[in-house]
Amino acid sequence: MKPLLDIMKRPDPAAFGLPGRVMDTQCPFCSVQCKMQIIEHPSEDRMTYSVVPKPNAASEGRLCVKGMNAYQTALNGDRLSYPMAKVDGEFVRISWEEAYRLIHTNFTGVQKQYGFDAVGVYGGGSLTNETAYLLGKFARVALRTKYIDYNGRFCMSAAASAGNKAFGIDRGLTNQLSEIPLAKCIILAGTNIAECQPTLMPYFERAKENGAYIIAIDPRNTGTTDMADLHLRVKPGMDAALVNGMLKVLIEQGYTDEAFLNSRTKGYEQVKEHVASLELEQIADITGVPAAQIRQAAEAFGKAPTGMVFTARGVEQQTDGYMAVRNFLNMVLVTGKIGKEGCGYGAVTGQANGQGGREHGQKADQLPGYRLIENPADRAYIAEVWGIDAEELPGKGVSAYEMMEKVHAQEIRVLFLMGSNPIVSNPNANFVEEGLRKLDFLVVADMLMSETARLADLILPISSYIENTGTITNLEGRVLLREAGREPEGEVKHDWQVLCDVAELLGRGDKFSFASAEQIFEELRTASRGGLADYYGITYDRLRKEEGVYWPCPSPEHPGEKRLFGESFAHADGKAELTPVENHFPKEQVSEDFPLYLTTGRVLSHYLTGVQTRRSHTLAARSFESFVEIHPKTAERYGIGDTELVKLESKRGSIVVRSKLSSAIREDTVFVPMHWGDLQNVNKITNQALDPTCKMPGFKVCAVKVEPLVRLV
Ligand SMILES: Nc1nc2c(c(=O)[nH]1)N[C@H]1C(S)=C(S)[C@@H](COP(=O)(O)OP(=O)(O)OC[C@H]3O[C@@H](n4cnc5c(=O)[nH]c(N)nc54)[C@H](O)[C@@H]3O)O[C@H]1N2
Ligand SMILES: Nc1nc2c(c(=O)[nH]1)N[C@H]1C(S)=C(S)[C@@H](COP(=O)(O)OP(=O)(O)OC[C@H]3O[C@@H](n4cnc5c(=O)[nH]c(N)nc54)[C@H](O)[C@@H]3O)O[C@H]1N2
Ligand code: SF4
Ligand SMILES: [Mo]
Repeated sequence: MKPLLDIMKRPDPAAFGLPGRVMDTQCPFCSVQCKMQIIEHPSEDRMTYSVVPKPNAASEGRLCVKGMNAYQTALNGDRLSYPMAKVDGEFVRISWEEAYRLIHTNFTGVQKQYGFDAVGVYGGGSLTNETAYLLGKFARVALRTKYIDYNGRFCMSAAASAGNKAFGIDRGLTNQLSEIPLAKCIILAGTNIAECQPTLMPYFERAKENGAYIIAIDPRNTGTTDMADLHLRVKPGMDAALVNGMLKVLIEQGYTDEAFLNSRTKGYEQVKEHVASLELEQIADITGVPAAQIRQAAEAFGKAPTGMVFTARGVEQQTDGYMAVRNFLNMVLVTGKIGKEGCGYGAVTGQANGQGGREHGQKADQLPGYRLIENPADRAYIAEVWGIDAEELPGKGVSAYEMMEKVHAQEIRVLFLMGSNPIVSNPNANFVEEGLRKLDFLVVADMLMSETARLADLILPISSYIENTGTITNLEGRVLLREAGREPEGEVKHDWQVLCDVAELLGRGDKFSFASAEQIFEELRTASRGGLADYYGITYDRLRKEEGVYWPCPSPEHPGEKRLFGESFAHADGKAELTPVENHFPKEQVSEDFPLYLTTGRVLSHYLTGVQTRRSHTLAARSFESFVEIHPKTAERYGIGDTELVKLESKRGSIVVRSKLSSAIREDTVFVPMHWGDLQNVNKITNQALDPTCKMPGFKVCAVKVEPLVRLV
């Protein structure tokens, strides 16, 4: 187990000089949403800062190295501070008035010529609930376009659609984090909590101290798998088959909870029949996990009186992500390990507001509160809240990558981008960049210059997490209020202010007359009322007093649902659904030309496309460039030494990164992190094939070849 101590270190604020202003805030990065204080230490020639974690129920007062250094991103003097327009290929400073005039001319011009849907909107999971909600309303009411989607499509869509179908509702964790230490067996599938949600590690360590047996499923050894009692080093993309093996053992050895299956679920017989027809040895062969280990894992989970299963992007970012998650849910259901203390499922949500950001309407098929844009009753309800005719609401659009295809085909001619960096985060990035360059007009609202912002016609400077009040829903489904710690500087505006201003320009100001985030939240409460993600009972006052409230929370008296599915599931008949899952194979297989699997992911000190963390000198110094993790035997086969520049190539493009030889990875697989752009942008080579149900790209497997950039001998 890697020591966590160095990332949990707390500085002594006094060591930084006399404290000045204290800013209470939340880390802008992952879904734990650790609370912290940033303290200013003014001196004659410069300002220094110290950071202190604040006690809170999720992180219990811990911060990881990203949280400790997040202030460097927001306060490093590199922020966008005024609007800029591109003139003859160069950005020039303009006023907000000019920026809005440009938006008005281009948006209305294109819509007049090509129709409402020629303008697309693309959001992100870092946006507050208020902004995410308003962005959905902005697209449908102010722009009247059906084309809106967001980066969460690449993040939570597989788990969300599986949760919805199996349980009738999608909330990342069905339990509070504090129940993790009560689980006696824990499966961590394709989740690297040690690097991606480090402040949660002590929950798992406590479970271990209480005697839990931990099983990790990952093609690589990581800080997370190091903690496990059993590590299944699965071939990339083969989780669905692996779970079929475990289900077979669970069912054949009688580890099923028949009473639970009879009274609370449907579809079990089909699953039983399906796995009976499969051979364990064959599953071992295709997954690369020995049959004895599959049996050991299943028996440990089956025998344990309590147990939890967690999945993250390793399982989900696959072209069968939806079905792979369904199979893990089958496992939870056949053993009845859900809805009870110490039992449940968690899709470990990624972005700061990856949970709330997927509930309130920035997804193509969705209206606030998890309502559906194609459902007449949902349309009627939201139209009434918004004061428009239901017929005026557009229908459903397409998923994030499919929007990029429409951009490329020039069906979408103007794009309004808020809180994402798609040329680094979309698969097949060369194609995406080519498409964005064809746009008539690209607007990027961001706080920093990103690779995508560089392509924009217009850049709008946006407030950062320290300046912007709003609510964020963490991975447990706990809604938290993040209050502004300071005023925005320069000409920076809040996301929601920009949306209100532009709506006004487009003649819809009366529907966007908000003067504060709280006023937007008040409307969101009503819009979500009666929906699956019901926030009606939550108010800013409650959030301040109770330090967070779980949804669903249908009335102000309701305490919020801490554990889901105690009595029934969220489907109309109250039952959960099991479904048989085929042994899926990745869409792109290795071949003579492309003989290795590439999988992608994260490292501790960087966040997503790195726009934010590469700007922190401390974080950048920890990992200053990308790398390819490659097994020494594989490296030898291709004449690659350690720390050499390597060219990786797929059918779609190539990148150059430095080699990192390590026996921590399977010999047939290489790993590259996603945090760098340009020549090191791993998405130039990833596969754009999408899961047919949730439209998640298969970020976690494609076929590549590797060679030294310069062959010395
Ligand atoms: N440090 C850091 N933390 C982050 C982020 C970040 O960028 N940096 N991003 C946040 C966000 S938005 C997200 S979505 C989460 C992501 O959190 P995770 O999903 O935990 O992170 P990843 O590194 O993408 O993938 C997890 C693991 O899946 C493994 N994996 C790859 N292919 C397969 C496979 O086929 N099967 C299985 N079982 N495993 C496989 C990888 O080796 C990796 O160790 O992290 C959040 N936290
Ligand atoms: N190969 C590969 N690709 C992946 C993944 C993978 O595992 N492998 N993971 C996928 C996942 S899980 C995710 S979540 C996506 C993330 O993909 P992106 O959304 O593209 O990633 P970010 O780096 O978070 O980009 C967010 C941008 O929004 C800005 N920003 C941050 N906060 C705010 C705000 O409040 N308002 C505004 N207006 N801007 C803000 C940041 O400065 C940054 O420029 O990437 C996906 N791409
Ligand atoms: S990155 Fe996640 S775990 Fe680390 S401090 Fe921020 S919110 Fe907490
Ligand atoms: Mo994510």
